[in-house]
Amino acid sequence: MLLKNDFWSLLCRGRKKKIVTLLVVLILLINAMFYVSLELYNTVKRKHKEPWYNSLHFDKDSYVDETGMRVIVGHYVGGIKGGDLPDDVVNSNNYAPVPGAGEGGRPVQLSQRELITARELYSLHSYNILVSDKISINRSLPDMRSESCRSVEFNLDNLPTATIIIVFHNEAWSTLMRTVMSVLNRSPGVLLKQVILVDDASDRRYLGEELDKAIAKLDKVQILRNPTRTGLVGARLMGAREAVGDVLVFLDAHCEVTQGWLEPLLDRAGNDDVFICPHIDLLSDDTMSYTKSIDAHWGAFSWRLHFRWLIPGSDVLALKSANPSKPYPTPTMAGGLFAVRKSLFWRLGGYDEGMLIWGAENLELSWRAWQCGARVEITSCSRVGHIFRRHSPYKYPGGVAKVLNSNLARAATVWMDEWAEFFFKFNPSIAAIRDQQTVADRVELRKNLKCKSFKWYLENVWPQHFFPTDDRWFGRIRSDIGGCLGVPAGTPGVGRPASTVPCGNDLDLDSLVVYTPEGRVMADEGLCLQQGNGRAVWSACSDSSKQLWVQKGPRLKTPSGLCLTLYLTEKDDKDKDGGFITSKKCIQDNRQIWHLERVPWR
Ligand code: LR7
Ligand code: MN
Repeated sequence: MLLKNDFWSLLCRGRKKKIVTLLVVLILLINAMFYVSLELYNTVKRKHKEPWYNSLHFDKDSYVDETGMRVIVGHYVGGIKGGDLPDDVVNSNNYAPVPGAGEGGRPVQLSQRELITARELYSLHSYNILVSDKISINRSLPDMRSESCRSVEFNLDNLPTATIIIVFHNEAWSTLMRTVMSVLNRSPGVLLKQVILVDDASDRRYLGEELDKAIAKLDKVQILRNPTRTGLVGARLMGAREAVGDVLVFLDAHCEVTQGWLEPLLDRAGNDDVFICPHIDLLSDDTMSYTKSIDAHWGAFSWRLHFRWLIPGSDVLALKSANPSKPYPTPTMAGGLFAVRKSLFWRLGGYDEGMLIWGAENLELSWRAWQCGARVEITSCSRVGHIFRRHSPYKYPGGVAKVLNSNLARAATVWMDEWAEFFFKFNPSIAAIRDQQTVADRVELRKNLKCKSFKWYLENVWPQHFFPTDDRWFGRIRSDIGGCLGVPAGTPGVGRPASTVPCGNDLDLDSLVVYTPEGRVMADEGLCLQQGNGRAVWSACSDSSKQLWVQKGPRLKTPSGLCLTLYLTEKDDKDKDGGFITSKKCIQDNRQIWHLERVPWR
């Protein structure tokens, strides 16, 4: 028998002994380091639980979906509390670039102390102004274009010229100037006719004379001042009226354009009746890092007419993979970043000047473009970063809801035909102000341009849409044991396990679904009921056969003949929501019985 001591003495003779001692010390050290890191991690985690940290990072109105695309959920309804920042803080320009900060589009990290200040100042712009002020207005950025985009060559002599229009209201000095400088630094001189800044009645001191002086030093840049605040539509129109370039290129005032951004836009805008948008990358509102947004996205909208990024239909995906440098169609544009031939812009009616401050003009312009014979497209070869904000930092005279609802009412009334009735029916507060809108001139415009119907638009531009139609059933699918199929309100639904929601009333969109002739159960936001692993989930609508539920009597069956079944646990409230939905072998069981209650959608 080998004793413990013998074992050690055998092993640890002479030099070997030293090695083993060293090893033991090393192991102890590693252990200690592990504990220290664990402590550190916990401290950081605790810090992240503090409310201010959350206000900087996440909130219920925004999320990054499973593909990594920042999705803005809902409209901006009011900013976060502004606090009482002293006048000099609000009105001073604290741009103080730190060499190297943010170069290459890298994130800027702040010290603990700075983070506290950053948090206090956050409400000023709804992004991290302390970080922005540390980054040079001439910073370098990564080139996010694909290989195929980089290899496209443009003959600059054949491209139309551009007027860049940047409207702003109380923008930060550093983000505004970085937008301007990125344009000046990365646009070929022969193509860039002018850069027009339009100040939409800002009241920040640093945007007055100080800005005038800075702009005066820049070749080709000019500034117009809107005497009263009209909102972005009025301001953009003011800029467009002064434009001398062939193509108008609109940018928000907190963008950064990258290498080669302009040529693909001008090439496409010059050649066709198209509103062409760049691929919008993400500038972090927290660190100002430049990151790629997902490759395949296009713009659409929800039942409540909130703009949405979605995955394009399979035909567009196929087109994109066959030719990654080719522009592809999109049902709507986000609104802030696009290029269009000046003549086309005016021929199609510019903008609806009745739209005030912010919102809905992006949908209106997109519908008008498509319905009146033009197109809306995205080119992945033009990459522009934009700071996505979670809240609107500025004031909405008259109140956010009123401003936004009026704009939406205008857009819906003029362009949506029967679907306007759908929109108004389920949004009674917007229906209430419907008649206050004077849109006769826009209706006239539609008539004069001989524009197509919204039905045509849905069928041809966005055939994957999830709106009710005359040949789609619309209503409530009520379980025999209580609750209705639906996506719980206020939560991003993609991939969430399906359960039931309270059945609500006839106007409650959360418990209403579209049921297509093929057997798809579609909720708002393009979510379809899909049999997942072990349970049904709400998933992005697709061609998948896992999303088919064929009605057989009071049952909904999968293609393989299983029945949609609701299991309630004891704590689930039978009248309200909860439960577990999946497909199971069909048996005599009222958990498999579903009542389809039709609700007229218009
Ligand atoms: O009263 C105002 N006057 C202005 O001049 C209000 C705003 N503005 C300016 C503002 O300073 C900014 O430069 O208008 C521009 C757009 O305002 P944002 O940045 O608050 O808008 P957004 O980026 O949150 O929202 C998107 O939807 C808007 C709907 O009205 C506009 O179409 C924005 O241009 C549009 N932005 C983009 O498309 C960028 C991509 C992000 C997305 C989605
Ligand atoms: Mn913006």
